[in-house]
Amino acid sequence: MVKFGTANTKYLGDVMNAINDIYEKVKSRDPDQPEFHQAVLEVLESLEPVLEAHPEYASIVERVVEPDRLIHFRVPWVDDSGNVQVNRGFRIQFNGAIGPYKGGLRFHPSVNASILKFLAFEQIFKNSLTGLPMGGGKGGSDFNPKGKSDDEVMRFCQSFMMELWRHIGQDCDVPAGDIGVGGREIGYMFGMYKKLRNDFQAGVLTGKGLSYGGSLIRPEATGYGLVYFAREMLATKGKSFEGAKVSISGSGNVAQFACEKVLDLGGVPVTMSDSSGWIHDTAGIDREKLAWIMDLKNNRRGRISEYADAHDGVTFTASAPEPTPNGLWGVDVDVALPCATQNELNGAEAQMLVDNNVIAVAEGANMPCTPEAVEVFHKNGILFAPGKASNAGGVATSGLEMSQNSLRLSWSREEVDQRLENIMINIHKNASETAKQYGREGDYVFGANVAGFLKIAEAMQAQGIV
Ligand code: NDP
Ligand code: 2IT
Repeated sequence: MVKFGTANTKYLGDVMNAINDIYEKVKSRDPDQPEFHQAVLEVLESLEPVLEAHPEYASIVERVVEPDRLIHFRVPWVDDSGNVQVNRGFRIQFNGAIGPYKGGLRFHPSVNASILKFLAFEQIFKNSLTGLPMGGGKGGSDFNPKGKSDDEVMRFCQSFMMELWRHIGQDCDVPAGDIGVGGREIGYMFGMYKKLRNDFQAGVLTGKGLSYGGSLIRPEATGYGLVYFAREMLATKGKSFEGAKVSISGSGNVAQFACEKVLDLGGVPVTMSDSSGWIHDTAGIDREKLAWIMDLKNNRRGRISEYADAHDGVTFTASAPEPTPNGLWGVDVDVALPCATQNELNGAEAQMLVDNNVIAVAEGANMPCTPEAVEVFHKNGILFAPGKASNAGGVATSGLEMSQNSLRLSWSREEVDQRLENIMINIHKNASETAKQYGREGDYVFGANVAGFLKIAEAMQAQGIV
């Protein structure tokens, strides 16, 4: 018997109708948010058997697709020429059922409500999967850090925090980095938050520098965690990274440390990219070359094309608007790790990977594979991990940073890395076992969505209609 006030009796007995109605409502309320629709549809498609077993959760699904709060603000700042610039700032506090809102800030010209809502929505289930008490949130700005001076970046971050500070706190909402936001930006934002609050709340942001409350391994965590997860996937087929050729896209935080961990496990990374194009190093990107890339990207803030100029036997190919066999995903590899941005790998490119006998594809970025690409992988029996499972190591280690801040102590590199590795092994196990339980063995998308959702649904159900 469904309890009054905790279920939507209008949907009882008709699960598919419930899912369709909810999806149609999401689309009609915000018709101009395609990325958000894409992320919602992927989760809803997994929930049919869950709603068959728990019809009372239809009411939860209706609520989980609507953010708790969407904050939208003006960010004025003065550039080096003395001109006033105005950007848009956002914070989306999507779901706080299992803990304080938690998720990164993205600074990129493409940022808008649709992109941040898709990211915040994904974050709910990702954070749930980590097993740590964190709700889902995301934020950012259409500010473009590329080509800006350090001073300009600082003034922008300070102005951004002048509004954001009133909405966040270590027990309320804890932002971190994402595209365009790394240690430098977190430092400037932390400084401004501390000044405005007159309160050293170490746990209000994660991804901090080590000298003021940051955690060892947080910079490495997303990339390392991704490769730990991919290692678990390969093991299900009796394979490993030893000698495996690996294509990586992006050359930012996630890509760099994915590359490092692939090298640790004996793999051979052969590609990296940025928004201008990609490099193919058939000899493999070794540790020395990776250190060169890290210096290029993190200190000199240069372009990946410079790698081809500085190293023999490397080709640089400019990005093409359409998929082409000359593109990054046309390279013959055993494992592919898309680590740049959403929808960067489409159906035709997935087919190229399949034709080259790829074994596993694990998402380092959030939603880098289009729905058509995922379908191609599934149809061809390729191991495929969705970002909300395989890139959860970053936010999980943010959770570990929050724990250390609360305890007012710091764990060693080995201790944090061991916890990260265990969390990734557990997410892999949880997603695999959940998929198996529902007769969907090997479907990590289904397993991650359902396992992530069940914990949120239980918490929301217990807390009543709020
Ligand atoms: P960075 O800003 O450090 O690096 C982003 C990389 O992706 C750069 O090489 C960038 O190239 C490239 N890129 C960004 N946008 C585009 C685009 N529109 N087209 C082509 N290339 C692009 O970000 P991260 O490495 O932190 O993030 C990468 C992905 O991983 C994102 O999807 C993010 O959401 C996800 N992620 C990040 C986590 C983290 O802890 N940082 C955790 C979990 C997921 P260019 O410099 O030319 O723009
Ligand atoms: O997408 C993500 O999980 C992140 N950008 C990391 C979020 C965090 O709070 O560490």
